[in-house]
Amino acid sequence: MKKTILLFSALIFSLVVFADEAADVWTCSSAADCSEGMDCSNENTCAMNKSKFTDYIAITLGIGENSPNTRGTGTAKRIFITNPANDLVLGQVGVSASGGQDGKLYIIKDMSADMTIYPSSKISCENFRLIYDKNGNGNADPGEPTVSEGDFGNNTVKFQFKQKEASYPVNTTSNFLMTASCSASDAVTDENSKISATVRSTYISALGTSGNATYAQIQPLNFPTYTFEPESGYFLFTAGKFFPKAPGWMEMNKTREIMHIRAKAIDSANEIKTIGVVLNGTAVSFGNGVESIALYLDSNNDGKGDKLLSEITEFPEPFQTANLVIPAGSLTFAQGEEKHLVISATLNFYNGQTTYFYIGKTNVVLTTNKQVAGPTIQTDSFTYKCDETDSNCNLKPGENEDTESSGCSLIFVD
Ligand SMILES: [Ca+2]
Ligand SMILES: [Ca+2]
Repeated sequence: MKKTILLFSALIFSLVVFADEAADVWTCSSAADCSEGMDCSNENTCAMNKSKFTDYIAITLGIGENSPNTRGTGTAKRIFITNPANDLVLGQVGVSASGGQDGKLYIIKDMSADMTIYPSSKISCENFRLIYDKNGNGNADPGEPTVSEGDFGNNTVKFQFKQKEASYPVNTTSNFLMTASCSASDAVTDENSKISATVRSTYISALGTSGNATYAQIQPLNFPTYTFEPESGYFLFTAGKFFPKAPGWMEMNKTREIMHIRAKAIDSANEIKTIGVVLNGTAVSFGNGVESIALYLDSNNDGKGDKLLSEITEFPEPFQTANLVIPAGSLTFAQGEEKHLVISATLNFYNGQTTYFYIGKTNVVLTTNKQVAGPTIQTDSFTYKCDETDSNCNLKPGENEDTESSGCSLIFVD
């Protein structure tokens, strides 16, 4: 009997959201004015129905799996855009919520992000929106709602969720896209502008029926930096959309793409003559760990090479730089033309070898001299580090053999 009463009371009582924060009360005339699972109470406020909402909730924020590719490390970690850039996806935030039974809901009240906009005297962003990326693919698709129009001030954008778009399922990750339209007031003449968003662990406010969520401590989520393309005086040579991540050691030793590049002749026709790829690592060189390197044209911009332009398959001695020489006439650009390139390498690392690959400004040689915007383009570290007892672990040559030679000593004979 007692159980029945408890169950009954749970069904008829629901919790008014923000009851003690008058300004935030969500008013309604029927449940249709409220978010999924909420009732419209006698006081005409939206209230969580206890049978549909979790009581407690724990939130962990992360960079969404389909957030814009950060494109390597260091200064490579930026994405060039043209002015103006409308509906720019600043980042995909993954909100992982755990608590309660599967199928229950929780409420997100708001989320915020810090914005870096440099130089703020010339660049402005507006029309901030937060879009529920229901299928998590990183794009705003038809039917995916704008859950908030952001309120921007003091380098912070605050997204207050609409009262009809505040309910989300527990025990899963819900993804949200932060978007904005950004523009530069004057012609862009350098490659130094920056637009980026950062989200921290406390930058979300969510709740279940027993009150506020708990929030896991996380490192700040740094979303990609966007930079406006210079409008003249430059040749653009930058990381492309499909810039690869470094593989784990099990996937390392094969022929694989190591860079995806977007190149563009901005204000005059041009041609690339040579691209130098440089290594910076431990015990790795071209000829030792990196067995060959090749440059391809990626005609359809899908991250996969289509036409071989240049390759080096033999290194008579170990090199740190491989200069890929491109036959005259095979990588030409009309004014304003854009092409995509793929650099692939055959890797054969042993335990302990690690390197990253980069292309600096001086490693791109053009027929018509221009400043090169974009470099340094730099990969993640390709690190081959395995458990030596694992039979798949490629050991340093000599280390997997009997040490029969170690007993030898040099004897000098007069
Ligand atoms: Ca989507
Ligand atoms: Ca392709």
